[in-house]
Amino acid sequence: MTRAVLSLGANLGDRAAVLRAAITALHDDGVLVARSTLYETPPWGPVEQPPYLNAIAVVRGDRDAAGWLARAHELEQAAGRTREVRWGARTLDVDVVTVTGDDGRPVLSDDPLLTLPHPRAHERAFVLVPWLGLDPAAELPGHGRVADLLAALPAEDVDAVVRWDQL
Ligand code: A4P
Ligand code: MG
Repeated sequence: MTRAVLSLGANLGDRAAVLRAAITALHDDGVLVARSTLYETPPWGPVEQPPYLNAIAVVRGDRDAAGWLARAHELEQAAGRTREVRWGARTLDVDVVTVTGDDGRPVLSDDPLLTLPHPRAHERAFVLVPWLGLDPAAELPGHGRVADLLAALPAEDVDAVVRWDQL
């Protein structure tokens, strides 16, 4: 068994419905341990695009790291995602933030097809704020406590991640 932290983001169509459908699918898989509420976040990166809704889901199950990425891609496809511009607008993006074995050891990988922990998670308020809301003791392997990582980010980045609803 492994535990994975998944980051979900949507900025096209009915964003909340897309995120809820993905979280429901993980629940129906029997792997959902916990999920954050939804947060509205300004788009990050070089591409001009609408604001995102983001959320974090913690899952636990029989899959290995590659298995969680495969499930993430299935969820993206179920949401009708087509891959066009890197970092561009999308109906659903599911990134694997970190995977931990039952022995508590994180999976580390520099494979470009699956880099773990996710190489940009530590600098993204849209990942860290929902994660901290879900788990105040959260740690990002190799980077330290999520609370400390957030404290190191510009306050305006953190404040721009706004709780969107309770679900
Ligand atoms: N890949 C490698 N490691 C991982 C991992 N840990 N998790 C590979 C998921 N995928 C990983 O991703 C490209 C390739 O990365 C995949 O084929 C996979 O094998 P993609 O989803 O096809 O393309 P992408 O999402 O456009 O690229 P990337 O690099 O994943 O972009 P990001 O970093 O996901 O950024 N702003 C806000 N506010 N909220 C967002 O959610 N998301 C993005 C996408 C940009 N700006 C955003 C948000
Ligand atoms: Mg992605």
